[in-house]
Amino acid sequence: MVARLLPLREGRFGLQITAVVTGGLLAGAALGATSYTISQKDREFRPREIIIKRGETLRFVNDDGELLHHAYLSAETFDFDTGDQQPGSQFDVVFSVAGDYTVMCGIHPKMKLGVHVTK
Ligand SMILES: [Cu+2]
Repeated sequence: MVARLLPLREGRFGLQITAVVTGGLLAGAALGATSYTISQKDREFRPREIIIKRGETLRFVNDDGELLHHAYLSAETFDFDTGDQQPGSQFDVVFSVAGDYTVMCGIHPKMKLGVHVTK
């Protein structure tokens, strides 16, 4: 299954209330479900590990002043790719499939984020 997601182009201090863009494919996932922020700063994901429920959202924020980041996940059951993220930008991902995943950064190979999605 491929999550169809669009990047949200907002400033770092953009509106707190932001709709999750799902393109309609993820109708089974409740809109407005809990969202957690993953900061990308100093070549690290913060936190480095997170447990969420299926249907919840991770918001990947580039909190670095100059560095690009590029979070992605390529697993059999679930994948996403934020593309290159400019400093200050954010990208929401709805984790619609339960499982244990490792999110990587395409630019900084040492950056790893463990995501455990429960049912
Ligand atoms: Cu990075």
